[in-house]
Amino acid sequence: MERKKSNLAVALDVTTKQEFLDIADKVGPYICCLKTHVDILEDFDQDLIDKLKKLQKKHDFIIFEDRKFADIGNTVKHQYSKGVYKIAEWADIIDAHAIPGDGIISGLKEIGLPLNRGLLLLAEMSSKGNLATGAYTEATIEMAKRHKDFVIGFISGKKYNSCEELIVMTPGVSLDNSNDDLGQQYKTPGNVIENGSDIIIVGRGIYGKGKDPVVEAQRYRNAGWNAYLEKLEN
Ligand code: 5BU
Repeated sequence: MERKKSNLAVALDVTTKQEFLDIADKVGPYICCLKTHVDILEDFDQDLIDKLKKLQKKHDFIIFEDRKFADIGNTVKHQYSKGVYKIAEWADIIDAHAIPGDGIISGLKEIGLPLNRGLLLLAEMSSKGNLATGAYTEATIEMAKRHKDFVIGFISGKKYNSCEELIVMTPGVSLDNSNDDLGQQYKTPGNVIENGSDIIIVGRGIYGKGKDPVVEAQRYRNAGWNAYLEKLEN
């Protein structure tokens, strides 16, 4: 983030390899993190991963597979390391729901810790009516504290006083829209950085219909970084 003066993560939710690699190369210079949903790619193959790793080297960003694991420890271990995607081999960070209890972290940790990976817990979500609030969020924070060897932070809209050192990444960020028609709710980069978020996650705001990903990535990078600099001054 410091090297690239960027707290922007792009959520690259496109469904073909070519689009994925094309946009990743275009936005690469402006991002600290590329967030993937690898299971939405229609033509996923090992070549995509090889090319993604090359782009990672070229542009210097971390890869976050937004897999949102949510099962018992034994199952998530396999989902993380095996199957078609072999996520543990290429994703620097992943995320998980706290709903199954501590076992989910223990399972993911068995795979991820030896590979020097990190985990984010979903403490809050951006979507309307979501249930990750109140006591659930509190319990998630406590769970993170019990696994600080592997949990590096949260998906959330704000920083928690009791663990300021854990990173906060925030989806549901847009400069132009306040919602989509499927329950997504947006805040501005300024809003979320002000609340203590460290990294803004932007998807369709960057590559949506009629957008130029380079222009938008620069715009969001500047908005996010300037909000951060402003927060430092206050
Ligand atoms: P958008 O196009 O900027 O709305 O994309 C947001 C991305 O963040 C998308 O990949 C979601 O899966 C992801 N996301 C989210 O929107 N809200 C959440 O609470 C979580 C993830 Br967790």
